[in-house]
Amino acid sequence: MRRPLLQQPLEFLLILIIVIGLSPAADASEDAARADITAPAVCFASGTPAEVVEQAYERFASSYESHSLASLMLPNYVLNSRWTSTATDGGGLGQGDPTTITWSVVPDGTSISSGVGEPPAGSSLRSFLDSIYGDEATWLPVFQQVFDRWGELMGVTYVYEPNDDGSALPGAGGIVGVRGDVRLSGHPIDGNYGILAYNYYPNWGDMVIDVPDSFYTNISSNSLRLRNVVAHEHGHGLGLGHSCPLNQTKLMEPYLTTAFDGPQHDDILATNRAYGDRFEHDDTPATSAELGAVSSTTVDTLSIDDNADTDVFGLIAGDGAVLDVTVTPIGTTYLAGPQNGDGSCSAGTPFDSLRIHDLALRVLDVDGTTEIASADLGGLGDPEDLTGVDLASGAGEYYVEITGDATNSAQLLELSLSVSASLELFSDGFESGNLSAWSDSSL
Ligand SMILES: [Ca+2]
Ligand SMILES: [Ca+2]
Ligand SMILES: [Ca+2]
Ligand SMILES: [Ca+2]
Ligand SMILES: [Zn+2]
Repeated sequence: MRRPLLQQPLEFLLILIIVIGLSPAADASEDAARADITAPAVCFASGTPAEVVEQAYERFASSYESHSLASLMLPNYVLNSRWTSTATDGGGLGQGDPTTITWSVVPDGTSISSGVGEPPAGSSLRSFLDSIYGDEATWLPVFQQVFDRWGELMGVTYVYEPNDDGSALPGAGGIVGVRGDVRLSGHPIDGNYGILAYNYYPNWGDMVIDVPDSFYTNISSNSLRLRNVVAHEHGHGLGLGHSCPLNQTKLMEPYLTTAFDGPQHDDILATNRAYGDRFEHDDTPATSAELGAVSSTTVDTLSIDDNADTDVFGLIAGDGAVLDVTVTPIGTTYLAGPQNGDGSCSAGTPFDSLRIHDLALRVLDVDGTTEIASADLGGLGDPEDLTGVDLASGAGEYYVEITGDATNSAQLLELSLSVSASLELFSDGFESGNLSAWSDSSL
């Protein structure tokens, strides 16, 4: 059932230091693998005292023992626990596969079992949101914005499922026209602040918001509090665990912050690893991402997501066009580390997300196979560029191909290109360097 992602030492390192702590002994445990689904990740308001967090973790740990789970505190297999089956796509999904996820909001009264030790109680999310926003037409777009933003950053396409049959939560499973893959719900968890929400891992993905926590009544900055909670919780719903240290730079830190809006670099890198970039699968000219008749453009938030990914972009050029193109790895060195067993955050160690793949660049002719130009002089962390590439086959679709190296990890990158008319604009002889030709023509 689980993919053998951890066989590559670099992959292990990447998961270990980017996203979440791995329990060294846990990766062989089926019980621990099941923890992905049945043990939700819990998230706290900023400023929650450490002893409250520790008590909560102790409480969850005892409640999870009844499920024979190996560990609550280490939501392992961060990138293994991506969606393998959705209502729209069916099964067979794996690392780097683009995925369609539907989402719905459960009707009030939908049964929600105890996820983190709170009493089971029906959902009251809709009435709670109505009390803050007035009506569904006002609050639903807040959630839509969150999913739209995630969808801009990696290979998941989000579709709102207007139906939800109220099946007991969690884990009913998405069915098109019946209920979403990801179902949003809420009931009382621990009163104001402290725990804000919790979320189940794929393939469940369901969210339980603490209702009626007064944290959510502040809807300033376009409901940034609610949006960052939902974006963070759904990060778990995509398969991400918590990311440390606590320095308000990563959406998946265990404490909510409004220091930024939505997913940040580390979160984007992790989800590109899991779901590819938003143009997947664009591995061949036949399946290329179409840029159309561009003159100049930069396409950001791209990625090479493993050791086999190739990204191909098609561009339409006119007669006698010349292409300039640059691919630039995107990253930086930052502290990254696991969440500790008591819920506190580790200090982390430096991780360099700029130097993961040594990128290479090629331009292919209108036949999609003949190489016109290539660049691979730069090493790790370096851009590759080609200037003045003559698109000599005339008007048609040409292809820019980006590849990485044998590293089975994700590298974020961006592509810039411009297409201009050839310098050979005229045929009157004035462009010739031959003086006699010029002299002859002037006579
Ligand atoms: Ca709370
Ligand atoms: Ca890609
Ligand atoms: Ca690709
Ligand atoms: Ca290179
Ligand atoms: Zn969380």
